[in-house]
Amino acid sequence: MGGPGTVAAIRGQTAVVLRDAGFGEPAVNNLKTEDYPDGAVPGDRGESEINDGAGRIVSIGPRRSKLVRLRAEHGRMALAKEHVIAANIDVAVIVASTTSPPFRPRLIDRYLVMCQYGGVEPVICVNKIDLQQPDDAALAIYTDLGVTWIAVSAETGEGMDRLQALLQSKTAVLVGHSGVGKSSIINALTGEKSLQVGAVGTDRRGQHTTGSSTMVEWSPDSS
Ligand SMILES: Nc1nc2c(ncn2[C@@H]2O[C@H](COP(=O)(O)OP(=O)(O)OP(=O)(O)O)[C@@H](O)[C@H]2O)c(=O)[nH]1
Ligand SMILES: [Mg+2]
Repeated sequence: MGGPGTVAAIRGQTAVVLRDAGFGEPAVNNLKTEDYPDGAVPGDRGESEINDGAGRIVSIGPRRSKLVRLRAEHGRMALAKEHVIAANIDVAVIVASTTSPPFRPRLIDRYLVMCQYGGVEPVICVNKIDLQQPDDAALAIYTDLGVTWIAVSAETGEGMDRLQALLQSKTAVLVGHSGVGKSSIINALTGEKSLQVGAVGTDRRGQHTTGSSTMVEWSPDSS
């Protein structure tokens, strides 16, 4: 057995692959290759096979885009190594919140650089507008840069139709500080409560509720 598929999640040394053929193969060994020394990441296209009950990824296809964090080596950014978070993405939804946690443009700017570097289209999504309106003056610079930004509330659903339209038929990844509402937005989009949502503490920091990335397939018709 074997065949092409898309890597949906990585758990330690194991990859969860969504096979194109649509039948089960929940977890296979991740592969480290010369081209991809850190192995497959969510969004990678690859071939996997099962022999004697043990599954493994046997090849990883070329990446048409990637979201990359640069990790300093020996404390030096000049020697930084690429750490790929996700591959073959069309859109990165950079999620921020108007409040709780407070709006922090610095991380947005870092993600914009990552998008430019990896060939991913950025969309800024300012969440929690039911609690506080977005700071239009602070966001005007992104309009000037030609970056789309939208304001939403995962809680009330306001603005979510606009986000849904932007993501139609796209492979997207949601990034942003802990507690801004990434899991809540995915649950609101898919109409499911599949991802755990964590309260923001009294210090208004998130709790890093979601520990790893998972690809979720959804169609607006099913929500
Ligand atoms: N009022 C309000 N609260 C929201 C909204 N979206 C999310 N929250 C709340 O914010 C808290 C954090 O939401 P999560 O969806 O867990 O945030 P996350 O970005 O996935 O956080 P991590 O997984 O830790 O990175 C939860 O208490 C949510 O109920 C919103 O639009 N309005
Ligand atoms: Mg989460």
